[in-house]
Amino acid sequence: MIAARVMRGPVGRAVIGAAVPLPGGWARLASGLAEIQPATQALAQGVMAGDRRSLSRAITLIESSREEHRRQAELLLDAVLERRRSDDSQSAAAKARATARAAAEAAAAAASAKGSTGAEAMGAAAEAAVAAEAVVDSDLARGPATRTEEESAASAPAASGADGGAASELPSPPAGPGGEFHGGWPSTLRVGIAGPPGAGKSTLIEALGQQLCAWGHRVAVLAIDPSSTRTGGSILGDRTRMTELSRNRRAFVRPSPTRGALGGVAAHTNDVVLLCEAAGFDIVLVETVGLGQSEVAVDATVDCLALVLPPAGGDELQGVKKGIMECADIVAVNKADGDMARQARLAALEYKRALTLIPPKHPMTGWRGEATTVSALQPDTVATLWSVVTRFRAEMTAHGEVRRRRAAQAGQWLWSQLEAQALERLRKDRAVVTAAAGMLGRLSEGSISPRRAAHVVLENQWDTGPKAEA
Ligand SMILES: Nc1nc2c(ncn2[C@@H]2O[C@H](COP(=O)(O)OP(=O)(O)OP(=O)(O)O)[C@@H](O)[C@H]2O)c(=O)[nH]1
Ligand SMILES: [Mg+2]
Repeated sequence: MIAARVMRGPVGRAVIGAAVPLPGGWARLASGLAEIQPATQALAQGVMAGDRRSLSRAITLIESSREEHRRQAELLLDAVLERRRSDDSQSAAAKARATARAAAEAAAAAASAKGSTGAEAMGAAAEAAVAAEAVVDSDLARGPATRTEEESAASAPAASGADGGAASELPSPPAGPGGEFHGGWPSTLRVGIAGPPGAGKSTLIEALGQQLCAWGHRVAVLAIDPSSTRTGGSILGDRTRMTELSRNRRAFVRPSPTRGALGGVAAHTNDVVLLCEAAGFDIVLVETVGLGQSEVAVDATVDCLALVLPPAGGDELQGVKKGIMECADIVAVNKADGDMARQARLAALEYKRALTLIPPKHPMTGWRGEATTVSALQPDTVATLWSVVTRFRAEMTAHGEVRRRRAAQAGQWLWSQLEAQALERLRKDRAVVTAAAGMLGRLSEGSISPRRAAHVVLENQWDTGPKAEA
């Protein structure tokens, strides 16, 4: 049995479950699982209370490669997940209550409306049920029309607010489903903003983020820092480009080092997204640079992948590979302003045509990809782009695709974690290292292939199964 890992949440309940029984062969792992430290416990509570400084420090813990930090990071994530689960069930109960209430009201209204037909009454009931769902469901589609004066005031940039700055407390989240914790799954929206260097991703995020904050959202931006793949200075560059958003007290901007992770997407991005949501950010924007693997990898993290492309057509369009188009939910041709407006429109038309030629990414839904133009310098076009994102989200929600996709992504991340952790264990395993070193002579003689040698090393170190002959 793993030692009970229990911490008390703000309301005094246990937020980490009781001891988990392990199958016999795994018992030795138990010794490697630490108990949550008071500092981690405090961090988890700080994050869940929406404290920006705690969030910043928690992300640093998640990104740390030190063994003891990694154990604490796991416990921190457990605490956050436990809280999310509890809020989810509260949210589901509230939803059921509201739906039942709306249906009852609709039925009463139908009964009192003399002359209404049965079909009309049923239609009214169905409409009311949908309305109730909309009330209880997240207000992710919140746009300019729903902005309130109070929210506008709250979204005004704080005097100082880069993470860890003086304005470390977020404004308290609006009362909504799930009580005070507004960022619970799946009432959040994760959008990947991918595209080639210089396409205008950061500029667009800065403009979009400001608008979203003004509409009452809380926006976390994770800029996948490409410093490990390109020459330095990019953190400063991105931070500089998002100056306004970094200062906004409803926003949180955080570069994530990639440390050479495949595709340029930080290995921990998924965990960082979860933390941001736990801290009350209902929209998470993930910027990633590059064409190719990074889009595919970021697609395993977000609900919606927007590909931001420069206004180019013809030959340059050929450079945008089919595979990338296949994983884009939305293609946005940026810089559609001034001299480039016409070219951007033509490029968007070409992408639109290209999208009809590839298999749909979400065949169970009506979404067939969409190409549009945008200019980060023109707020109305940014708002239009966001309306495409929320339309996409609504279509996915209507088909249960958001939950299904997140579950599939969790499976993908599990395997990515398994690969990373298994490899690390192998590299640290003295017997494996010795056996591998023992193969070097035969390898250099050419009497065994590296492939066969790896097989032999693994099989001979494995606890069970047939032993391989060298
Ligand atoms: N005219 C015009 N210029 C833009 C627009 N968006 C971005 N730019 C300019 O394009 C250049 C690159 O913008 P960034 O936002 O840094 O591009 P990026 O895609 O984030 O670049 P990397 O992070 O380096 O990959 C900057 O000089 C911006 O001012 C736009 O909508 N219109
Ligand atoms: Mg950028």
